[in-house]
Amino acid sequence: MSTKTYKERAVAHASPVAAKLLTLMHEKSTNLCASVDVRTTKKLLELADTLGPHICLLKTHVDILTDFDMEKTIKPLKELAAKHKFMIFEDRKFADIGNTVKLQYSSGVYRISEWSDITNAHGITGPSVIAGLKQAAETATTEPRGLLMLAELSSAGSLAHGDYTKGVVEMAKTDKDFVMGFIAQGDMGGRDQGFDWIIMTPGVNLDEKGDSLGQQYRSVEDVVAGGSDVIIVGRGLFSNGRDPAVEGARYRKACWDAYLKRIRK
Ligand code: 5BU
Repeated sequence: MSTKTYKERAVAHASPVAAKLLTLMHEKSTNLCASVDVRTTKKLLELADTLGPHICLLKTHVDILTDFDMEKTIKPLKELAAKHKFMIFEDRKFADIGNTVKLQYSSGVYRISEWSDITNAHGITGPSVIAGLKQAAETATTEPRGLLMLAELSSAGSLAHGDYTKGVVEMAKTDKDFVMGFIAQGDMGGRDQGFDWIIMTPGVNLDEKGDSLGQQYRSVEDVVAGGSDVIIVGRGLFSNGRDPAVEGARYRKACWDAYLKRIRK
């Protein structure tokens, strides 16, 4: 795993989105990503405003929203991102042939490539998924876009391990500019070959061990010590009556302290 600071890594990074995110993380002193899986635009924007000061990244699943609208959802969300200085990650998990993901990323109701700094994809269909998404990103916008490959998952019984994970890592090597890293539970190596991938890790909760549908939680300390650079927390921040302002500050501190401990080693 990397023991360099986010600032040091930002300067040398091959991916413009990774460099931007690492700089933001350093300047804002946060490596926390809030995952806001809520049903309404109102709730999404409320949480984005409350959690905004504590996070480097806001992760969405816009297909959960019952009232998605480019003007009423995305425009104010982008304004909040500018106000609080966080980036946006639509957790779309693309998994189809290149031509189809190109259309899914740029078209339909959500037009993800127009507004989301980062998205992600499964490697199951092969490297054309990367090429397809990249083409869509290049035609949709002049702003940089980043892709995370799904190398490992947090859910019980996931098939993404061993040779599958190794195959996804090989695939990521095909595009240094667009593929910025992985969704994974730990370090994916690559530094000896000049890849400084950003590892983002979901399945983190300070109070619970899992949910009733296969989610498995680990602690902040554990995932950061294992190589996670950006820690993704959802329900731990706002569900079951939790106060997002309190939990945002609490998780932010836990994540940043764990990072400081790692870079001191
Ligand atoms: P939670 O409320 O902290 O359990 O939410 C976790 C989020 O991360 C949720 O949006 C999932 O879709 C997402 N996730 C995950 O939990 N585990 C994985 O391996 C991947 C994504 Br990939």
